[in-house]
Formats: sequence, C-alpha cells, structure tokens
Amino acid sequence: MSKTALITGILGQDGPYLAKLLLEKGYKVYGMIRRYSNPNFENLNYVGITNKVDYLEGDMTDESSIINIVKNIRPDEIYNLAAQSFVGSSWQQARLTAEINAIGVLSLLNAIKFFSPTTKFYQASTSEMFGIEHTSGYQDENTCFHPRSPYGVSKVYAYWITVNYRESYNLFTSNGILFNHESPIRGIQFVTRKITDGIARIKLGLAKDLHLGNMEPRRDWGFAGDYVEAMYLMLQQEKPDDYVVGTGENYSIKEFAEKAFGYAGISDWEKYVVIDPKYKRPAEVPNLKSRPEKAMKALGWKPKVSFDELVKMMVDADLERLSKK
Ligand code: NAP
Ligand code: G4F
Repeated sequence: MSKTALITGILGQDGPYLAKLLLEKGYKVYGMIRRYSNPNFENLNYVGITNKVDYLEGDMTDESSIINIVKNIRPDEIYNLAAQSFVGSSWQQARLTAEINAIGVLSLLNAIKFFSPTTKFYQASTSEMFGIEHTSGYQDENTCFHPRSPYGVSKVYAYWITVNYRESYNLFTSNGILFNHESPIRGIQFVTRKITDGIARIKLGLAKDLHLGNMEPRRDWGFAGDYVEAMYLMLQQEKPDDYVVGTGENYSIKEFAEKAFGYAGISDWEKYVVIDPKYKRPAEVPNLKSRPEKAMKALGWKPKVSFDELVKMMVDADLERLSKK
C-alpha cells in the first residue's frame, strides 16, 4: 500500500516541489486549497504535476474544514506549509497572520490528536523566529527566539504548540526551522524574486528601475527544491525532533542584487535601483545564518544548489518567462 500525505499550502512555492518529491516516492498526495472556485495552479504547472494531486477544500482559519479533511483521509503524513508567509504584510494583517499561522496549526494538531493520532506532522517553522542579532553570528537549534514581526511571533506559537503536542500526547510532530529558500516559483514580492523579475524587465526594456527597501540585511538563501527533501527526511526518522535547515552561508540583499544584475550582463547596476522607504520594515531582522550540523548528521541532508547557481537559475527563468510574453 502506498503512503498518503496531505500538504497544506500546496499552491505556494514549497508545496509543488514537495508534492513532486512525494509523488516520485510513490505517495498518494492530497493538497489542501482554500480558493476552490478559482485556484492558481501556476506553480504546480511549473513542476508539471497539477493533474497528479487530489485537491481538498479547506482553510487554516476554518477548523471544521481541517477536521473533516483529517478525519476523512487520515493520512500517514501531514506537511503544514500553509501560511500568511509574507513578513512585510504581517504588520498590516497581524491578526489574520496569527489566525492562519498560529491558531490554524492548533486546529490541525487537534484534528490529528482526536481523529488520526498515528499521522506524522511536519510544521513549517522559520528562521524568522530567531529575529535579532546573535553574538555567535549564527543560529541553530539552541538559539533563543526573539521574533521581530507579527509573522515571526505567530510562528513561535506554532513551533511551541507543535513541541507541546509531541510532549503532551506523544504525537509524531516535528519542526523544520528553515532558513530562506527561493526558486523560480518564489512569490514575486519576496526580495530575491522581485530582484530577478525586475532585472529581466530592465534587460528587456519593460521597466526603467527597481524599487527596493533595506539592502543591508543578510540572509542564508538556499534552493527550495533541496529544502523539501529535508522536510520529507524529518518524517522518516524513528523519533520526532526539530531541525535547523540552511546553507551556513549568508549574503546581503545588496550582494544578491549585484550578482543577479552581473549575471544578466548589467555592471552599472546601482543606477537602476531606487531606495524606497515604502519597503522598509518597522523592525528588521539583520543577520540570518544557519548552523545546520544537526540536520546534516541526523538526516544526512545537505544543500545541492549553490548560491551562484540559485541566482543564475532565477535570473534565467525570469528572462525566459518575460521573453515569451
Ligand atoms: P507561500 O509561497 O507563501 O505559500 C503559502 C501557501 O499557504 C499558499 O499556497 C497559500 O494559499 C496558503 N495559505 C495561506 N493562507 C491560507 C489559509 N488561510 N488556508 C489555507 N491555505 C492558506 O510560502 P512558501 O514559501 O511555500 O513557504 C511554505 C511554508 O514554509 C510557509 O508556512 C512559510 O511560512 C514557511 N517558511 C518559508 C520559508 C521560505 O524561505 N520560503 C522559510 C521558512 C519557513 P493561496 O495560494 O490560496 O494564497
Ligand atoms: O524576501 P523577504 O521578504 O523575506 P524574509 O522577510 O526574510 O522572509 C522570508 O524568509 C523567512 C525565513 O527566514 C520565511 F519565514 C518567510 O515566510 C519568508 O519566506 O525579505 C528579505 C529581506 C528583508 O530584510 C527585507 O527588509 O529583504 C529586505 N528587503 C529589501 N527590499 C525587501 C525589499 N524585501 C522585500 N520583500 N521587498 C523589498 O523591496
């Protein structure tokens, strides 16, 4: 009998890569989607699996829909990727962010506890939970949380309720504390994709400039396709646990932009960038850099795509996409 998995947030960036991986491993994959009337399958089309997934209607803020899904399919594994995941919007929609990202996770865990206690659960936790500067210069599983956005705060609740249900009810629940990961199907407002899409527009004469906010923060950027393998591996372990997943390297937004412009053959790149206060955040996360030793040793995981390869992949994909249009 093949294993079954439910992926929430299947239409986002990570969902399609994870679904593809699980399908390749012989899983039956269910994907939860909230806008049943008008879903956007663009990212699933990109990885070529739209017709291979079974879709179920549910919303993280609607507990009855979550209970129905879990009760009806009782999957072997649930990967909870659904979230209001854009940090910038979390100041504008702080309550909604908490309802989706924090209370929604509680609903999923309760559904597992009451209706499918053998289901293994993956929670998409994040390096945003670490927040402010840490004297060590890196973050790992022992680093304290000090979130700097309503998004980060909501994810800290989700992290701890995942740990708590493991400890209280002996459920198999694991947190992947993933650092930033990107791809050609990254949401267009996240800074990497905004830069690569903007560069393609400038290169093709479709735009004159690119408006950005704070260029100094540093991020530990990897490729989303590599990171979904770590998610899968976490649920194949004998025991549930929490793992930091990242590359161990970081770069500033400025360094990313410089490399991406350079790759597109634009050396005088600074003249195209306009610093726009609109994109600066009320509180910033200045420096994220992982120490992923635990995931590497315990899961045997390591990133395959380098920073340079990631930048190239994203610039190429945006140039190709816009050239076709
Ligand atoms: P994403 O592209 O923003 O995708 C999130 C998905 O969640 C979207 O498909 C969205 O559905 C769905 N969603 C939002 N609100 C929902 C609701 N109320 N009910 C049901 N579904 C809802 O995010 P991602 O980059 O794939 O990231 C996946 C997860 O990992 C997220 O939880 C994110 O917070 C976390 N994470 C991401 C990173 C990263 O660097 N990418 C790092 C650490 C952690 P619609 O398509 O309908 O909008
Ligand atoms: O690309 P970003 O919006 O990603 P951020 O805030 O790091 O969050 C992402 O990674 C987290 C993991 O650490 C995830 F949990 C989260 O869901 C999301 O996937 O911004 C990156 C940096 C920030 O410091 C921001 O201030 O880029 C800076 N930035 C500068 N100009 C900008 C811009 N960010 C955006 N989105 N747009 C700009 O114009």
